[in-house]
Amino acid sequence: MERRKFLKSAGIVSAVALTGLPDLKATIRNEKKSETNKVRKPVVISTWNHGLAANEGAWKILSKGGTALDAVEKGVMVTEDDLSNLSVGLGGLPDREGKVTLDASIMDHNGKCGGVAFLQRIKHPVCVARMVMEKTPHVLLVGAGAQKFALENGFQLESEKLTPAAEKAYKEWLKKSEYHPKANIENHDTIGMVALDAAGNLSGSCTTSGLAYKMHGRVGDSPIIGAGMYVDNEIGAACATGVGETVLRICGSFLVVELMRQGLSPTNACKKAIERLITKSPNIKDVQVGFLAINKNGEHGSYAIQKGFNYALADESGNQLFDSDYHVR
Ligand code: SD4
Repeated sequence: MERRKFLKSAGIVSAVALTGLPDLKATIRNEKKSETNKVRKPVVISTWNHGLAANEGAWKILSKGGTALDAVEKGVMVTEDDLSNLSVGLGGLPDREGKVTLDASIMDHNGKCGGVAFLQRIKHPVCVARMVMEKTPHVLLVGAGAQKFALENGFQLESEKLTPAAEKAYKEWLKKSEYHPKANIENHDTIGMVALDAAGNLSGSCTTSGLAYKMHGRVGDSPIIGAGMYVDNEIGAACATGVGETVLRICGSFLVVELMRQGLSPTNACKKAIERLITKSPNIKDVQVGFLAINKNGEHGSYAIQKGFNYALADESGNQLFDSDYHVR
């Protein structure tokens, strides 16, 4: 029932009925036919179960006519604030040296964007990313420089100590010290969020502590504009979650937006991007990646490599979780 409702609301009933790889032109023709002129807005979507709480934060802004940019910042701050979350913010699992290092990005409807990577001991990397966007001539600050910039702009230096849950998991990991990212297992990875506001403008954000037990200094897709998240206000917005290296190889979120520009629905754009990703990273047996997208009409969609990716959608009819369609059967 839930699933039928999702398929209907995403307008992808015909798309999922297609088997194999449909001819691109035929797909576009079909999708053009099913387009309606009605724009669904405001609307916000975000990754995983924790997207529900994040959407509530975003909806407080959107429902009052606020901007998508404010909504995607405030929304993911809810997740960054939640110290019980093991993959976002300072409660995240550490790298293999026991340090929590954070990546985040944000982008608005004018194509302005900012990011921070390998940032330590700062509570809200997404806010620092927004400050990079608004107060500097740059797009990306990393490491000590990003932290210095944050401290100069009123952020506090937080404790370096891991949360008890992260510390316990890290100690357990140290026993074997084997690096096999299991992106799907905890089912609450990275938060990526994209929103369309009442004025019809799109924005996106993404924030994460990255893959647990990564090498010290490793940066994933989340802070990289076009990989972990991308917005083009003429077309749509997309974000990604999962093993960042595979997303980086195909500029994943940018690709999803470009596929929507070619006429694909959000769902089919995410699906094509996953198919491309698999051609560039063939060994995807244990790898999870999910893309989430929204277009200018407020239609949304998602696709993942494996079963288990879900996302939350909030609009005037409520805030609920949906299971994503996926590639590996
Ligand atoms: C990364 N994409 O750092 C992020 C983290 C994530 O599942 O989504 N983890 O690669």
